[in-house]
Amino acid sequence: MDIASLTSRCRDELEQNGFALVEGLLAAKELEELQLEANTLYELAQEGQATAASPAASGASSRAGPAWGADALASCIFETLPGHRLKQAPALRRDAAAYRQRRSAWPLHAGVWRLLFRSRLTELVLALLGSGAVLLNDQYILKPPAGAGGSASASSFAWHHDSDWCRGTDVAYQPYLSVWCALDDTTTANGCLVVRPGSHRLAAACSPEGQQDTAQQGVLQRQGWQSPPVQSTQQQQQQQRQQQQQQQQQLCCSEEEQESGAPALALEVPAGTAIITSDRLLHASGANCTQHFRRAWMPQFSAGALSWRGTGLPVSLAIPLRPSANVS
Ligand SMILES: O=C(O)CCC(=O)C(=O)O
Repeated sequence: MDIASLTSRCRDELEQNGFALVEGLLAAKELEELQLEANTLYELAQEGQATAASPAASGASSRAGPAWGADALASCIFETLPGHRLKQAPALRRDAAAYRQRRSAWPLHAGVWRLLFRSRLTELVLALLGSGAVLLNDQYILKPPAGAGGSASASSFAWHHDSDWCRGTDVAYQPYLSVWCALDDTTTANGCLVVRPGSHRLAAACSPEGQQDTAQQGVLQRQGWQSPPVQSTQQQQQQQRQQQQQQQQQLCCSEEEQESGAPALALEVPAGTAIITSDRLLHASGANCTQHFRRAWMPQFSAGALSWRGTGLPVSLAIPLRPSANVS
């Protein structure tokens, strides 16, 4: 299907349902490259966790902290440039050339940079969001096989809208899309994405009024995004435990059903499929109960930079998709 027809179909589905399904968006070579990158990040996180736990971990590199480690393994979220690394090199948040260099260097793959910025996916995102579109976040969601590290509850995601975190914060909101790509065939057994079609129409708009609640802060911290420091480690741990306890219950939460007025729909899709979701779509996913990995790649793109009003700093990334675009 040509880009114009694909865009038109996706736009209609996004408007109607809050998500659009694009089977075969990833070519076989792209899929393979993403799978390789995902596997490497997972292995590095395991090494990072082991190194951090070892008594000999006192050198300069360990002081800087491993790029991927226990946090990624516990949350299943593997940002390709983790938040703490972006804090050390803030230019990477906006500077397309610096970002390209870092995003193409080991253990990351130049081919995935091309997929983000010079591919059919890029064209589709630009057509959907406009020429000011930026890469907001680039991450994998890697659910290990049951019993092979991490708990079942940690690999499930409670019902949420992706932009819940920004409600009540002082962020200059822009609508954004998550392009969730299956790197393995997904089923309810391995924790596929579950959505409530149409729920995006009922989600409250993000506004700076009110307080950011603890669940929203949790999402921000899980994703390692730049946020004003608010909670102690103890509070974070307590909150994490509460969230884990709630996760299984929330997957069949009738309150959420009432909110959307639509039944939950499990999206079992083959590897290579993209599920493009509005930041306002209510979605969740169950635990991986199989003996195999369930891997997904999930870049997020916004119509313009999402920045903190006070400092003007991007919340995460703000890398223009159009090489010549100026991002304010
Ligand atoms: O990959 C998944 O299972 C869910 C990920 C998700 O919902 C998210 O990161 O917002």
